[in-house]
Amino acid sequence: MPNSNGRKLPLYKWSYCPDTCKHEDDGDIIHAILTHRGLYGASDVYHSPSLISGMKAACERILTAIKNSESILIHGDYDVDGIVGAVMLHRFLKSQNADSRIFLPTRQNHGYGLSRDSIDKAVARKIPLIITVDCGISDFTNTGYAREKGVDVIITDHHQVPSALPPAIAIVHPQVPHASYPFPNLSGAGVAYKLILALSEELGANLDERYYLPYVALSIITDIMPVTGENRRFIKDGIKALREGYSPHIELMARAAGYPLAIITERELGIHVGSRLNAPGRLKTPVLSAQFLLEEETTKMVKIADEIDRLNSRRREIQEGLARKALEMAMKENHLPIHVLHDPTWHEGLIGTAASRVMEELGHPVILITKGETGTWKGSGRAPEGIDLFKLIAPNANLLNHFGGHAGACGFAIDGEQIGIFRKAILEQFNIVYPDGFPTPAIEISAQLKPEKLEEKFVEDINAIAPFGRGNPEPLFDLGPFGVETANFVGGGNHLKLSLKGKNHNNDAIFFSAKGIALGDVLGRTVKIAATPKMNEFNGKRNLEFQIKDISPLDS
Ligand SMILES: [Mn+2]
Repeated sequence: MPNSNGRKLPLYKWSYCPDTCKHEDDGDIIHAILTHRGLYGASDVYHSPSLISGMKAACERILTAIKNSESILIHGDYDVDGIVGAVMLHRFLKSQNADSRIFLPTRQNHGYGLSRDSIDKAVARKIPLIITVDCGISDFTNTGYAREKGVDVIITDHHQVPSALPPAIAIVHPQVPHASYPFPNLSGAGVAYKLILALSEELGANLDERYYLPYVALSIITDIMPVTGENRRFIKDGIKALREGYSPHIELMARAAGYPLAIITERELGIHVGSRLNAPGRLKTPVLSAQFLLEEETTKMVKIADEIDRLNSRRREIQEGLARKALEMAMKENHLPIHVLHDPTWHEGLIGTAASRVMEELGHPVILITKGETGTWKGSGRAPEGIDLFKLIAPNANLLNHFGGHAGACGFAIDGEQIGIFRKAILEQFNIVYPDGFPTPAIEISAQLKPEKLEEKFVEDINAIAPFGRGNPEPLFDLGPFGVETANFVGGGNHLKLSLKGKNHNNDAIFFSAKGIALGDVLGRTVKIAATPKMNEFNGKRNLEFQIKDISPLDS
């Protein structure tokens, strides 16, 4: 990609947390961070599935279906959460001799959620029961349509609950009003897993949870659900079960990505295993990923894994080309604070991830629009921390056909002739919402540390705060001053590798997603860094390294 020189250091406003920064002793700092984040003494317990409203009704209907040998159609989604959730439920129902089958929609032809098409197929195959996984809560009309056709629908979902609930036989959702479920942030697969637990109890099945937990962990990470409460427990137990060999499929994907189980963390699980399992669904259909996860014969499993690997390389290639083209277009209008770009040839499964790449490079929100396979124009947008994309688009939603999203990401469909009007409206809206231009996003600094005094024990103790993710980021420390001795881009130019010289020691450091930062802004300069210290083992030698979030030059 061309160098945009778009990002000036420091990238963030450093905000020092008063609760944790006042401590100087290492042990006190970790304790203060845990307390500050509400994690100290937090029990991270699993809650009873029966606390989710609709669970009882759902179990009763499914048990009847099993008893009467009725066919059951599991309707999942095209992303990792919807795929693994459907696969888990299918595996369990099969183990209980149910006549279960999976339907996974394609992004291109079916779109997200319960479609008329999938209901018609169920009717044609005389399937009397559909169970949704990771979708359905907003499919009011189509659930009604299924009902008219004599098909019962059980909805299991975790998406935002609309004011009018669909007319389903049962709704299994941790946030459905009047629910007494204590943890609202389950993933779609997490909800499906709760249904499995409830069914298993009813059936007196001999369930080994360890076969399911790695999938739930993966779904939480790839769906970017908050890593708090029950989700922390799921990730910890899921990774433990994975390491103990309970999930040969995820293990194979992780190894293919270069991450043997001994070193894999939630981060790599999300990035590498997640993007592989997502690749078939992005390019065409998610069915291949489901086939892979359901294959039990090792040679066939390896064969499908290779195919997924090829698709993932192809996905990456197309995505790179798309992102490069979009970046060129965006740079021609770099004076604008937000980029709304369109090209009918872009791949509709990849505009979201490409938008995210361009955003990372320029630091601006980016919306990419393409003409989909069915002739409809579709858009996908991404915004950096500190910019609320939802606030920019929502007032103009009347120009769109479907629109959904939140502060950081959105998706919609639009008529071709409206694109120009939409682009103009979004630029105007940006000036209304951000009259002073770009707000600088903030990061929280947990403490100022003297790098020469950092001990291995402290670095190991940081793990007490893990697993990390949304709602529980890795703690950042203000470290310095350092002289930057070397600086090189690695990983295809995405990451910056630095060697830092401190008072009487040297440390290596890695700055992930550092694209757009000019080498001249760091090389040879005196800086302080916002970073997390890590112990890195290489050739049997343990080294203290820094994972950098931001750099602040001190000598300017
Ligand atoms: Mn989901």
